[in-house]
Amino acid sequence: MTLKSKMSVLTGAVVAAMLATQANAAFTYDLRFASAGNAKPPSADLHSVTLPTSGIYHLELWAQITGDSSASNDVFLSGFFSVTSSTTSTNVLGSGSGILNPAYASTWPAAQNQTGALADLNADNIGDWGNLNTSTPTSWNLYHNTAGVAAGGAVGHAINATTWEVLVATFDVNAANVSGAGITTFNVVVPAAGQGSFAYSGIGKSKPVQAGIDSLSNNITNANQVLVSSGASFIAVPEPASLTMLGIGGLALLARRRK
Ligand SMILES: [Ca+2]
Ligand SMILES: [Ca+2]
Repeated sequence: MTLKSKMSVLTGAVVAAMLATQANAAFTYDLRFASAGNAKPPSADLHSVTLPTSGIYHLELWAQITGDSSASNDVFLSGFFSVTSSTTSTNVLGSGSGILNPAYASTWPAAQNQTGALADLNADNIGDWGNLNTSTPTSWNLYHNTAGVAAGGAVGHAINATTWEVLVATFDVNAANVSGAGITTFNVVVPAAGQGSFAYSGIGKSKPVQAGIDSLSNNITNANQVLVSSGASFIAVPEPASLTMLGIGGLALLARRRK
């Protein structure tokens, strides 16, 4: 399978998973590359950069609610999260790469948020943001608004008739020493501690996420109720030599099948 078809299978699976939950209420994190003015609803091309060059890339984390056709009965309250890198094949991003300049959207009052570490949390030499230890909730990133943020307010926009999104945070990725032939993806991690056991007593947040959909109060509170989209990927196309090898491999496979 080519790299491209692997990616489309992956994207297809994510889309299928999202469609499968469309009939019911759903909460989804969508991390993607920034679009001009933050005004455009997401499209597939915002989830990857092919043949990336070294430099600073701007990313956005959105929270999305799917429910009935009314936005005014949906509310976003809070969520703990981290953002980490993962790599297939070799690193596309080289030494010195990673997350910089994290900032919450103005929707979330500074006094109610917390910001985790800018550090490599998963030992792949690419800088992440947050924490991965579920016994230390005070080290995770947290966005929070005691009043709640309405899905249909001025801070977000509709994606379709039943789904809205609000901006959670933005950050940059420094893509340094770009090389290799793999895929490096940044995506959201939600603390998967059991419901109620992820407690941050400092501001009384005790759930990995809190949102109310279709007039329900906090019907989304547990990590296993949260969907995560395909994330933001830096994709390097294979070197010409590797393409030739893939071609030879494909021909050999064809020859074997014909026997
Ligand atoms: Ca990392
Ligand atoms: Ca609704």
